[in-house]
Amino acid sequence: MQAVAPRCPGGVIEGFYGPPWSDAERRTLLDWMARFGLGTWLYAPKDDPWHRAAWREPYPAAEAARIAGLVADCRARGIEFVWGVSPGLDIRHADPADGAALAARIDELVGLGCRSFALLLDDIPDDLHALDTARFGSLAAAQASVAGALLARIRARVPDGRLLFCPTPYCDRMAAAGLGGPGYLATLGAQLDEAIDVFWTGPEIVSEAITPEAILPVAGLLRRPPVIWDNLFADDYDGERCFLGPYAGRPRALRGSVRGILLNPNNELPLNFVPLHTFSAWLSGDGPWDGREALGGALRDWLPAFRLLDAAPGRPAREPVSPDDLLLLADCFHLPHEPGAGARALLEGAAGVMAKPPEAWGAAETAALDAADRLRRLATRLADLADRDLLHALARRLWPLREECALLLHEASNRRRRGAGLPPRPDDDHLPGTFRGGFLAGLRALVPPPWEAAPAERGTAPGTFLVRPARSDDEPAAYRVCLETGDDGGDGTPFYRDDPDALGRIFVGPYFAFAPDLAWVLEDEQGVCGYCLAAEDSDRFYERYEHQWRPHLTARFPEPTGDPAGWSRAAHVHRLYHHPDHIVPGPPGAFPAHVHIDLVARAQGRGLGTRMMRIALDELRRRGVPGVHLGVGTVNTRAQAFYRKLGFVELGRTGGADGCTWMGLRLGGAAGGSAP
Ligand code: GDL
Repeated sequence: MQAVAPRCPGGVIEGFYGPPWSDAERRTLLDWMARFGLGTWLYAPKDDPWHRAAWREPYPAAEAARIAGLVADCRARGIEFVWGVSPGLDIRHADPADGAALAARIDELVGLGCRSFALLLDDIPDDLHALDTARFGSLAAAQASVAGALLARIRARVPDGRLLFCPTPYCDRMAAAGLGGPGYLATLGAQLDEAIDVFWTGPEIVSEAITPEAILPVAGLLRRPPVIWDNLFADDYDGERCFLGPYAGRPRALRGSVRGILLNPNNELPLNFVPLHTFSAWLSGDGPWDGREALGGALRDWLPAFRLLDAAPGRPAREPVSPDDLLLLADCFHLPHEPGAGARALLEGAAGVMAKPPEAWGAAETAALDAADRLRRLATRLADLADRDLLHALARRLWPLREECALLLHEASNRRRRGAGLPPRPDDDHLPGTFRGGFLAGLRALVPPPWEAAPAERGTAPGTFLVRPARSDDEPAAYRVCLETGDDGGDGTPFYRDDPDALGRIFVGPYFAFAPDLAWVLEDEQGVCGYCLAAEDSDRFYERYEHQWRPHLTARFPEPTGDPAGWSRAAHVHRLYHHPDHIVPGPPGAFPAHVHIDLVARAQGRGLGTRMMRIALDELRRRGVPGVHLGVGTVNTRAQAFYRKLGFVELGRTGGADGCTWMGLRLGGAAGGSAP
């Protein structure tokens, strides 16, 4: 790869689906960009017809005048205006007429003052017309040829003009799936003029993290460091959300591995203050990045925008929006993959409110209800925002926020009333049809998202594994998994021929009977190949085991007699039916839940155990459980290392070297204290 001095200009892409920004909003944007030192604005709104759907047509006169005005506005602020064109929906690469149409658009835009351009080929069909295939052989070669011609045209008009390029596969996942055809990126890297910069969105379209290491492979294939098209704050894919959290998930070292980073942010321009503010701080500062601190700084600067209308004369002054209010709001609309700290605490506390009786509610539940009340009142007060554009940008999000908080408060109040023997109050605000209603709600209730869908309905593709909640008809398969992992993780089938279900009667059956809502199975095209089973309150679980389960076992399987050295493995398990050893390790109340997981050989070593454990632990956490424990063979150091990685620590051992090691994990629920 040719050595290129790293530089990292930052900027903004108006590159989303949905109504393009108004010119007034764009001027606000350019003011912010000038203030934050962001030097490039890529104009590429998907819904500007002359950008994409009708790319061959020149702007009508009035539109052309607007673009010329924007170019001048950029120049006045020292910002580079990049005009993007997206011809990929229907371009014929080999057709001279299409080449001429593109060249004419360049000439038109140069006439409007534009000097930088982008050829954007994202979100288009990746098939090639027969004539294009005959001429170029591949999509990448065809696109590289068109880009080369475009650059030549630009350079003929503007000697130092530049061209950026967005490939058809523009993230690792798309490339891995083969979008664009075999060898797309390598062909592009080899054939695209080296002066053309290439966009990349990271591992995903909306990438939670982008690291220098993750960029290396694509930079190698493209033979140049990419320019990051960063969709971290884009909200065009979900109308109920927006992102007011800090720039995150990218170490500052990334700046040395890319040729620039442009943010494609929230559709609503007024909501982009924090994204641009924190992005600018990330770009310009040094040392490790502290997103929380940057968020605080951005919110301090944003707070004046939240001035409320003055109260009418003689009326009490309105309660101003406080820094804490704004932080909580930003935490609720934080980042795609993580709520902010305040919102997370609210979710965890609300989970406690729903899972525990009111008398067991503690500080977490009280704080969550306080936060919900604060949000409910804040959402109502924001209707009085003096900045009406800001209000309108937020309004569609504020309303559901207010209603969901009100619903939580209502539910909490009724739970308290029921606890006090009082009848619940009706909720006349949240009625079927008007609350959480509509066609989409119906569809959502019917069709689970792909990560939850049951393979029975979806069909499991060969080589893929799905984790899903267990159903009662999975029980025989789970008994089989227990057997096939019953020899210290290895296949126990040869050792339990006299009673293949012996182990499952302890380690599977009671969970399907007493805790079916905390049971998950792993499934591939051959069937169930693993499970994760948990009990929220081990004492209660063992109590039920003692009263409702074990009596059946002892009645069916007599206690073995004679010399234990001559017993079968199953007989040793039958002895356990008669002499159970229920242990809840650790300080009383600290690790009340327990969990166990087994995966047959073909499912091991693929990260599936971690995936299942995370699901179970998240669910326990959601229920406000303070901690969870598990037992693992003391000799099974591999399993212990696996649990350590998940954060478990040793709580104690029983039974000597070949006995059991107890491990525990604090979940941060109500009764949780400091880590052991
Ligand atoms: C995309 C689109 C972009 C859109 C974003 C978020 C790119 C290169 N293209 O796939 O226009 O706003 O996702 O939905 O990111």
